[in-house]
Amino acid sequence: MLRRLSLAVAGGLLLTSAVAGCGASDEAGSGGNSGGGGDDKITLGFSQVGAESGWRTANTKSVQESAASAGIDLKFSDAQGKQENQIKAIRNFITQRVDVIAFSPVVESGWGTVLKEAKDANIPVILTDRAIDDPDTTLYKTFIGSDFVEEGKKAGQWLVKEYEGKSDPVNIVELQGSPGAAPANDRKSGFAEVIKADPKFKVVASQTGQFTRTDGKAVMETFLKSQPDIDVLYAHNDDMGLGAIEAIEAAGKKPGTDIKIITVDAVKDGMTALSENKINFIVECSPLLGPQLMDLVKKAKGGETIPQRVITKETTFTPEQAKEALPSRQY
Ligand code: GYE
Repeated sequence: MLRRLSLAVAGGLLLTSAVAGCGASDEAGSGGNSGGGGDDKITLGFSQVGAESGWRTANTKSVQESAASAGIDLKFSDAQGKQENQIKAIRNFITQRVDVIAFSPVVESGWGTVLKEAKDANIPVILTDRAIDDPDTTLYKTFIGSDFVEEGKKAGQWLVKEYEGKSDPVNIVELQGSPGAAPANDRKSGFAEVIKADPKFKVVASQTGQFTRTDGKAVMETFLKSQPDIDVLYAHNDDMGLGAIEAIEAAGKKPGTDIKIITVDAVKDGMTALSENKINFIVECSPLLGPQLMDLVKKAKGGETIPQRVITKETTFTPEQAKEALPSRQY
């Protein structure tokens, strides 16, 4: 849906220095300096999805720390997983006349009206982490984040290789991310596209686990009851996979051996489980978007042309690679 070209940003850029301190965080509705205030500080209104996962917590920290070190006045608002809260926060940012609005959309659809309001108010909008499905790309300046379809494909490619030369059916259960979110839609479709090439792969159950450990565990419990023969679990993020591991162990099975597990994100807890062979493969999705985002905010405020799409560079991990990467892992 979104144009897919442009700049692949070197991983090194993601590692630019981050300064500790959290004075930059503020509530969307709490008034404060407007963008047109006396000083030259850029004001950024940022609406976050919530705090559903380890990825999200690391992303919030990255945004807050990078705003502080870039000297940007951050008005941070937590949508608690609800699109209506995000729409409210964006409207508040418009009323406050912030310089730039960035947000990580809870779901893909339903943004046309509020983004048109931002456009009419001449406030540039940056999509962070997640895409929207509106065909009008003039509603935002750029979209910075991962290619989730590609992530799903990488998960599928690992599986195809793992079962190469075998002909027995492979029964897969899938824990999807929150319904309607770009990473849930795209990780599902990318994976499906790759595995459909071989009919031995069968997704026997697929349900949302809301990107959380609690739901990942609960849904895996139901899968274990309803599916007598599960070979593989594909979870759209580490947290759901970690919850599922608890359910698998409680059912007397060995995660990573009796049931092979693939997840996405590569946060520390996921990488630890991978290094212990409880997970078999993780597709990385970097949450450290803060430094690049602040750079784009400054450019958007300065009226500079910026690429329509900035894709985060990322890799994949096997247990061996996880052991190597863990000591220097930032999140
Ligand atoms: O993978 C998941 C989180 O949008 C990429 O959201 C993000 C996803 C991430 O809750 O853990």
